[in-house]
Order: sequence, then C-alpha cells, then structure tokens
Amino acid sequence: MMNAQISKVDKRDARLSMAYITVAFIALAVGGLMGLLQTLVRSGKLELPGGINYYEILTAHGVLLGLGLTTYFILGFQFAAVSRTAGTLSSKARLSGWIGFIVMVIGTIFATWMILTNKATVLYTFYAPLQAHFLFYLGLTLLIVGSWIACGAMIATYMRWRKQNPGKPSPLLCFMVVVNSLLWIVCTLGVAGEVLFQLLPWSLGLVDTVNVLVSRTLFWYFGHPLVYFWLLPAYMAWYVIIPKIIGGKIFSDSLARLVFILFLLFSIPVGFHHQLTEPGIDASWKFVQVVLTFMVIIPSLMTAFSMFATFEMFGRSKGAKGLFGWLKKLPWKDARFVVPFIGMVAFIPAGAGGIINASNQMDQVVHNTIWVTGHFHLTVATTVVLTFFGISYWLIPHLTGRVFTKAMNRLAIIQAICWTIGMAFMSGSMHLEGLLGAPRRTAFTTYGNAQQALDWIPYQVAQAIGGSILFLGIVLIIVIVINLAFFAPKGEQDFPIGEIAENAEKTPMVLENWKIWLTVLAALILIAYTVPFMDMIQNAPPGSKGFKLW
Ligand code: HAS
Repeated sequence: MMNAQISKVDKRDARLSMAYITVAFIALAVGGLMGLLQTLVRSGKLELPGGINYYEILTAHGVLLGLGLTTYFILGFQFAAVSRTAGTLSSKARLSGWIGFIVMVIGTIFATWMILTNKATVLYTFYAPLQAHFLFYLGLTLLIVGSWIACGAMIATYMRWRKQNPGKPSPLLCFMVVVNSLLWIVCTLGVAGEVLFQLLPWSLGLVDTVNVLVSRTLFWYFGHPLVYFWLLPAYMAWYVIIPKIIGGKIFSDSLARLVFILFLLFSIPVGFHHQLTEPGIDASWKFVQVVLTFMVIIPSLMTAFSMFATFEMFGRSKGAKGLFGWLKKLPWKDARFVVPFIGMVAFIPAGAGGIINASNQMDQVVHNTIWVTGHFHLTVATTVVLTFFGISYWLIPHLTGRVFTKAMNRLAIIQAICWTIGMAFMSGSMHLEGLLGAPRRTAFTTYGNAQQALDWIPYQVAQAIGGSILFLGIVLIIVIVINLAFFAPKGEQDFPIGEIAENAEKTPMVLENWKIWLTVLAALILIAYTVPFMDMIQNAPPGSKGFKLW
C-alpha cells in the first residue's frame, strides 16, 4: 500500500538527508583521486611525491569509498525514503538523525586524519597484525555508533507508521529500509566487537598480542553483509523507483519483500567464504558457510527475474512484439533509468564472478589476486555506485527544490558512458591479470620473477587508462551534483514511487513479522559460527591471554 498522499520530503528532513549525501560526494572526490594515483603508480609511470606511502593512499581509497561514500549516501537516501513514504520524521527521530550524523563525521575525521598522516596504513579491512593509531579505531567505532543512531531513527519512524496503520503492510520502500537497517545493525556487531575488545585495547598498549584469526572472523562476519548493505539500496531503487520512471508497475510487492528477507537471513552467516584459504577453520564449517553463500545468490537471481518481468510487462503494455521487443520501449534518453540500468547489466558478470569466488576450488585460483579487486569494482563501484548516481539525479533536486535539467541529463548519460568505458578497461584487465596470478594490494607487482612483472605491465597500463577515464567520470558527477544542489533552476522534481501491478498477489503480513525473521537469523548465525568460534578460542595460539582474544 503506498502512502500516496505524501509526495514531497519535508524540508527539515531534506536538510538532514542532504547533509549525509554531501559528505558522501566529498568522500567520492577525495577517495577517487587516491584511486587514480594508485593506477598510475601500478602502471610504473608515477612515483608518489614526497615519499607518500602507496599503502596510505590505498587505505584512504578503500575507507573513503568503501566505508564513507557508501554509508553516508545510503543513510541519506534511506532518511529521504522513510520521510517520503512513512511520513515526516518526528522531531525526536530527526534529532537522532542529526546526532548520528555528527558522531559519524567526528569518527570520519579521526579515521581520515590518521590515514593521511600515515598512522593508519592498514587498508580498509585493517587486518591485524597491522596496527593503526588508536584514534583510527576510535574513529571507526564512532562511524558505526553514529550509523546505529541513524538507523534507530528510521526504524522508529517505521514503527510509528505501523502503529497508525494496524494490519496493513508498510510502504514497500520503508520496509526495505528497515530490512537494510536491521542487517547493518546485526552485522556491525561483529566489527564493533573486533575493534572494541581486540584492536582498541591492543593499539592503546593495554594488551600486547591479538588473536588474529578471531579478529579476521569478526571482521568477515561483518564484511560480507557489508556488501549487501551497499547492494540493497540499489535494489530499493530497482524495485520501487525504476518502474515509476519507465512508466510501468512493480511486478510483485511480496516477491520484493521476500527477496529482502532472504538477504537479511543469508547475508550474515557466510563470512568464512572470505577465509576459505585460512588455516585454523575446520573445512566442514567452511562448507556450511559456502552452502549458505549460495543461498544468498538466490534473491539476486529473483531480482534479475523481477526486473526482466517489470520491463517486459511495461513494454507489452505499450504494444511491444517479439521476444525482446520490450527493450525498445524503455526510456533510453532518461539518465534516471539508463544509468542504473547499466549498473544492472554490469551485475551479470559481477555476480558470476561472485559465484566463482564462492566456489571453493575456484577461489583457490583467484583468492588474494587482483581478480577480486576487479570483482568489487564491478559490484560496488559499478552496479551500486551507478545506481546511486541515478538516484542522485532526481533525489538531490527533489531535496533542494530544483529540477533535473535536460543539459544535466545529457551530461549524466555521458558520465555513465565514461564510467562504463573506464571500468571495462580497469575491471576487465584486473580480472584477466588476476587469472595470471597477479596479487592484489601491491604497489607494483614485482613479486616473483622479473619476467612475470613484465608480463603484467600491459594489464596495469590498461588499469591506468581505465582509472584515468574513471577519474574523468568522477569529475563529471561532481559537476552534475554541484549543479543540481546549488545552480539548477528552482522547481518541483518528483520523488518517483512505483505502484504495484493490479494482478500482483496480496502481500502476506507474515513478511512483517520481525519476531520470526530475527529468530531465524539468530539461529542461522549460531549454527554457522558457534562451534568454529569456540574452536578458535579453545585452540588459540600459545601465549593468548584472557578470553583468548589477545
Ligand atoms: Fe563479492 C569478495 C562472493 C556479490 C563486493 N565481494 C568481495 C569483495 C568485495 C565484494 C568488496 O565467496 C572483496 C572483499 C575484500 O577486500 O577481500 N560476492 C560474492 C557472491 C556474490 C557477491 C556469491 N560482492 C557482491 C556484491 C558486492 C560485492 C553485490 C558489492 C556491492 N565476493 C564473494 C567472495 C569473495 C568476494 C567469495 C571473497 C573472494 C576472496 O577469495 O577473497 C553474490 O551476491 C552475487 C549474486 C549476483 C548474481 C547476479 C544477478 C544479476 C542481476 C542483474 C540482472 C540484469 C538485469 C538488467 C535485470 C547472481 C540481479 C537487464 C539486462 C539485460 C541484458 C536486458
């Protein structure tokens, strides 16, 4: 049921949402510059000036883009989505949103300051035994705590709606925000535990060792659901907003809700698939978590089906003939559709790469190679980020009382073409070079024999070409975003919300029975992690102290 009467985000909520989105694009600009420098260094064509450490800019690139751009944009988008569908935030919820924002910004400043002063050159996964200054870990803790406060405000607004509309399914977009917020809160418990009980005391000198296996397991308990925390806002736009933009209908409300519930259940108990080559974890538990990983592929396949159904239903309604006639009926001149669509198409090879990663035997070939870097530059840096750009083209003018002009629409399509070409060069060559065994996270692949390094140079030059084109794409998106926020003509830009197709099934209320879903989630996490985690504690390396975390 759409709350159709709310058509505009309240100005006060719009300011809150824009604050988060502004920080997101600042992170994109700085983090993107670091990415350009990385590809130039790796091509052997650039020496970093002033003895800047390559791994310092690699850490900045990963933290600012992987954790900064995504988290701030997602929270900004989710606040706008909740306000647009479940009603204007209460003053308490809005205040919590601002408190969360301030806590996150303080944390971001600490973490970025430590990175840029070479006191936290630990990459975005901050694996021990690499150690950062304690302010880096404190900064990350504040970033997460601030995001919890923000998610709490969104969930409280959803609960208010449910109380005001007993027995009715909540607005689909608001339901999706709640699932993504719950997923984020549950999965960040892992990394919060790692930082608070292991890395912070260790970096403060309170303990002198750290149980590395436990720290990595807590990180990857968080690390894979992190990618779905990124993906689900893109899916929100695909399911609820794209149908409206193309002039179609949402294929099925209950399928969309079920997809999100499946992500909530299966995206968390799978972290071992990042640790398949790791000693100290019994292979049978790795097998259990790989099976669960393959479960989490299913909601994406359902999404592919649902998108094709949405497009075809619309095309047929416009008289499309033949197997693919509906493709012609889609709005190919509208950046609000075309840019996320390119993200969808990119997700086909990206997802296939994920399935290769998750396949134990094949992962032995690609693990820790630059293939994995190619994988996530397709998934998060193309599918998710291009969808975020597509959302920005209507969301930013909607929030700032301006319009998305024809000129900006044209520039947005040019930007997406630039992104696609740059990423084809960069991610494509990363995948190929990874298959040749080139390691990831290295300034310059001189590992192994010199001949090998020479073999890899052409791929790194291709990455530098791709990275430079991508950086041009970043300049373009920053120009568009600044224009839409401050210079585009004043006016009303619609916040598109799709309607459910007439013949769609009625939405079963069980999908909003959080007691059931959170109980199943807790059971899956306990099944997947209890025994192997106890194993890590009981058989901790000699000299470990206390609860064997150190
Ligand atoms: Fe991944 C590593 C497995 C999805 C991001 N992944 C990473 C890392 C990142 C990342 C950041 O199992 C590196 C972490 C690090 O630094 O070490 N990944 C998967 C699997 C999926 C997957 C099984 N990954 C993602 C998404 C990400 C992301 C989404 C970010 C947003 N990934 C792994 C594994 C590793 C890994 C291992 C560790 C590797 C190692 O050894 O270290 C699945 O969710 C993928 C399912 C998706 C599909 C595709 C469905 C297609 C759709 C679009 C259809 C197109 C349409 C348009 C409708 C099966 C939905 C119309 C088209 C027309 C042509 C008309």
